[in-house]
Amino acid sequence: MATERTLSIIKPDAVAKNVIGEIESRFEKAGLKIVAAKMLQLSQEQAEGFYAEHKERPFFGDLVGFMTSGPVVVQVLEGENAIAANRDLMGATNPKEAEAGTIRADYAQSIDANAVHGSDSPESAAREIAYFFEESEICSR
Ligand code: RTP
Ligand code: MG
Repeated sequence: MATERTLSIIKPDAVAKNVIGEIESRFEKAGLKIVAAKMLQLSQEQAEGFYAEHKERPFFGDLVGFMTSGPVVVQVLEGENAIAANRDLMGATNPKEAEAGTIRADYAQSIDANAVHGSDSPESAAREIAYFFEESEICSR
């Protein structure tokens, strides 16, 4: 297994619930390191560009509306198999289908307000990390 980086977002619902620390703690306990992080309010353009792969999907408008509804934490997680490890910690997209003990099972309300984002492949991770961070802003350790 190789050391990987993945892009994680703590979405507006989880920030509003004040569970940033609890979510970060799960990443750290699983051995993932937070090597870059910032809080920001996404603009419409930023959210549309980030989720461009879903542009034609019927839920795109709701997704962009939700992602711009409040501040988010965008971050880079680094560790062994980080992309899949993060997706395992997150659980299924729909919290009703998420396995017990996953972040979405514990903190998400609905398929829209589902607490976290995580890159789904090495290609997405590279694009998504570069979307928010300069290489010089990432502190591997
Ligand atoms: P994310 O990209 O946010 O990490 O979520 P994901 O990979 O688990 O799911 P994805 O298929 O990439 O969808 C992105 C976000 O769009 C919303 N969605 N709604 N109503 C629907 O059928 C539907 N499908 C997806 C979700 O909020 C999902 O996180
Ligand atoms: Mg996705």
